[in-house]
Amino acid sequence: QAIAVLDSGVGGLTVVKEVMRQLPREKIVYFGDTARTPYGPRPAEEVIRFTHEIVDYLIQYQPKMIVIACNTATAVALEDIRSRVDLPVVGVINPGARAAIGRSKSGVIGVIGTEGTIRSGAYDSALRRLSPHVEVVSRACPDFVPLVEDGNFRSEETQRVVTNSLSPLRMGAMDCLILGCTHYPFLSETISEVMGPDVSLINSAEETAREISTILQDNNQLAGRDEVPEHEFFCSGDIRKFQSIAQAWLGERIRLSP
Ligand code: DGN
Repeated sequence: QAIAVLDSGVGGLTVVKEVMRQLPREKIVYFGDTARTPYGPRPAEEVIRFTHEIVDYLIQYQPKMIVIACNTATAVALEDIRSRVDLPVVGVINPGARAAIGRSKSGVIGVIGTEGTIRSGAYDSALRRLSPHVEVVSRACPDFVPLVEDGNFRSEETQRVVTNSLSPLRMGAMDCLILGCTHYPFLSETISEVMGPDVSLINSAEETAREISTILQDNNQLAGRDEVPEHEFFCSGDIRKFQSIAQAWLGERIRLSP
């Protein structure tokens, strides 16, 4: 049985990469909604509807777990999906918040994400639940996802957009910045250059993969040791573009079905 992973596009591949690293025997079935990306500017009801559609599609593959590898969808649809499906459903916001609280010494944590994620206040609530006195500084970066979907990870344009978007955050005692969108790790070199060496970037993928591993262990559902998984990837938009980004990021050829 596979782990089903979904995102609005290629962003969830940052979570896939970490799952492959930590749980190399697990089969992954991935759906990236590249035809309808970005989700960030869309109203919550629409993101919830799209998430249902994708979950319904992935359920056909009889997965043992659903991973919503998209912050925007996690922020608005996680609880709803949990109440609908009879499987463990993992989001990316709590794991990211946990990692940041564990790392921050100053108690001032930055969060960047899509408009939808920032507007939802989901990170503020998750961080405050873990540590009531934490100071959260958030900022929506709507221009990042289109850069990533275009495979534009390292260019002058990327440098300019990232610098303009993040300059207002470079101040005060912030010592951690949560990459609150699964697309952002693709830009982490540039983000890190702009934020400087005193700010650690938190990529929730690592912590999310750990949570997946714990749930599978608790449910006695870890793949067998001799398993050689054949992952399957689907996307709703341009197949070639998805394939080239996925192969560059994951460092291996992928099987992509139309
Ligand atoms: N990767 C998604 C996220 O983590 O929020 C959203 C990207 C988007 O569709 N804007």
